[in-house]
Amino acid sequence: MIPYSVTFGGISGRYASWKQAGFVIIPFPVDVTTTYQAGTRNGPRAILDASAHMELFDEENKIEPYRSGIFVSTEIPVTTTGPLAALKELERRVKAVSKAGKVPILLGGEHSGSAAAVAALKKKHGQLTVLQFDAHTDLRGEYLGTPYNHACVGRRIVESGAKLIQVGVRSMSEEEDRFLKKSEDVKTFYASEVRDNLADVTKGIVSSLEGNVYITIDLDVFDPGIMPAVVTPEPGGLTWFEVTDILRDVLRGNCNLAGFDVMELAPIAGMVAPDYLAARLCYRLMGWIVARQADK
Ligand SMILES: [Mn+2]
Repeated sequence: MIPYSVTFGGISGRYASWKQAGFVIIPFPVDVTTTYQAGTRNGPRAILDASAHMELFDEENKIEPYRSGIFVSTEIPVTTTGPLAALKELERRVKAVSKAGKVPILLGGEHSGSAAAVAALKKKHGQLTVLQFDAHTDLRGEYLGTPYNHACVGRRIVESGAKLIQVGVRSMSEEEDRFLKKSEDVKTFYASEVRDNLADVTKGIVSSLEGNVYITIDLDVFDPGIMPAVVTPEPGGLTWFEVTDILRDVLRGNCNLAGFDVMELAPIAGMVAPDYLAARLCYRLMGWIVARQADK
């Protein structure tokens, strides 16, 4: 696989090499179907740039996760004829990374990319549960003339045969509400439930996860107060501690993480805090994965 011009965390040498990598980051700078605002094309690069300014010591797990190796591959090429070509290339790339025994990490870019990653991992693992952090259910059959719209990624995931667990939801259409009511393969935890009872929601999520798990994080799950750099901000979002408390229990629970993504960052010029939050979230997830491997 061909390396990108920027590494994660500013690391270099063998820690950033394909050979040594336990983690492989795939930048997905695709921004074709976003509507309210655009700008996710710049998301992956902003996360990588911000990551160079993090401490490489994970103060919670007391480890340096980069020592497991983090390779950044070239960006998925952007096409203007719609997202399909990019999704096909992404699926091929995730398949190759997973086959090499490394954990694929997708940085976006519009959320539609997650469906391609899920498709590749579903084919590999058979059974797959997807845990989606998102303000939106993304369960529309199609939107604005394409089933590959970022507003349809949840539906594409369900169609791939994966079980879908959603958390942080606070916006949906009537069509999506109807779909949710009749679908047995989707479980949704609303943002208001997280606010009212984080412990019960976390327990509910952990007990819903089966076998191999893929985590997809649409950054609009966070409250716009701390994450304004998204294309579809919704009030009443989750805090940093709510999201990381849930993730910690998931990663420490009885699941095998097949990969994860952090999507939909649309950087705001001159405002680095959202980019940096996204970078820290990625690295914290790597920290829990490494800590768990060390426990085994
Ligand atoms: Mn969303």
